[in-house]
Amino acid sequence: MRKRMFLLWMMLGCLLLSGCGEKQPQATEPSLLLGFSQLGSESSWRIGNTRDIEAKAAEYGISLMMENANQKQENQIAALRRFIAYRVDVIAFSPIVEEGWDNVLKEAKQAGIPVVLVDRTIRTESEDLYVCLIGADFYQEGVSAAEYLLRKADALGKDHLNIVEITGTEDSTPMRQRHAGFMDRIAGDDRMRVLESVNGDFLKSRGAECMRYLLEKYGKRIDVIYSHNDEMTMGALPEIEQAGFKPGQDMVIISIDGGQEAIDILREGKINCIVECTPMLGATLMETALALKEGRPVSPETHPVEQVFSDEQDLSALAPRGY
Ligand code: GZL
Repeated sequence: MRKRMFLLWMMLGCLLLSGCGEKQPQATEPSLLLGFSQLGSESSWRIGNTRDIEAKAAEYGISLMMENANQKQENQIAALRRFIAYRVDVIAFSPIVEEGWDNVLKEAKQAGIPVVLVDRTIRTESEDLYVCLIGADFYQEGVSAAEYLLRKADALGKDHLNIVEITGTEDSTPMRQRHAGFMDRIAGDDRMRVLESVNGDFLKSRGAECMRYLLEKYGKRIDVIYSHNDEMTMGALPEIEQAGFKPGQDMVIISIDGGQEAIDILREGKINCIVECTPMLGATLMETALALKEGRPVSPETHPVEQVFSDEQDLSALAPRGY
C-alpha cells in the first residue's frame, strides 16, 4: 500500500512539475544527422536541388547540416571534414568535379561514416569510398539531345549542320557525359559538323561570353547551339539576338535542365529542345540515408526518370516545374 501511495505521489509530482498536466510536446529526437555539402548556387537547377533537399529533410524528420561550397572543391573537402569531426550519421555531397576526393573519403571510411554521392559522381582508384550515387544519367541526356537534333535535321531537310557546344564545369560529371553522349550519338552522321566546344562553367554570365566569342568567330555559319544547361542558354540568347539572329529559327537551340524560365522560353519558340534534368533528388536521398542508418541495403545507382521537351510537342498542359 505504502509503495502504491509513493508511486502515485511521484506521478502527481511529475505532472505538477511538467506544468500541471497539460500535454507537453514530445521533443522527438531527429532520426538521423545528415551532413550535406552542396557545391554552390550557380543555377536555378542547383537552387532547386538545395531547396528540395532542405524540404525533404524536414518532411522526413532528419536533422540536416547543409554547407554551401560556393563552387570551390576545397570548401567541399573542408565541409566533409567538419561532418566527420561532428560524427554525423551519413555524409552526402554533390562533387563539383570528379577527381581529388580519395583522401577525405578515406577519412570518412576510417570514421565509419557512409557517403552518398548526389547529382554527380567521382573518379577514384580506391574501392568503396562511397556507398551509392543518386543522380541523372548525363550520358543519356547527351544522347537525347543528339537524337532531337537528328530528327530536326530530317525535318529541316538539311544536308549539313554546323554545331557549337557550350559545356558545363570542366571535369564535372555532367560536362563529361553530356558531351560524350551527344558526340557519340551524332558520330557517323556526316551532316553533323562540330565547329567548336567552349566552357561556360554552367554560369549565365559565362554562357553569354562564350556565345559572343562564337558569334564573332563563326557568325551565321552557326546552325546549332548545344548548351549543357539552361543558365548558359539564357545567357547566350540575348547575344544571338543582338547579333541579328532569331534563336530557335536561324539557329537551333538545344539545352538541358528544364527549369520554369527556360520552359517558358521554349514555349515562345526561342529554344527548340530542353532535355530534363530533375533537381528533385531529396526524397531519394532521405530514404537512402534512413536505410543506411538502419542497416538496410541500398541501390548502388538511382537515376530519376527524365523527359525531353521540344518544339515537336504541345507543352500547354505541362505542369509548373517547381525550379
Ligand atoms: C546536373 C547538375 C548541373 C545542372 C546545372 O545534375 O549537376 O549543375 O545541369 C548545374 O544547371 O549547375
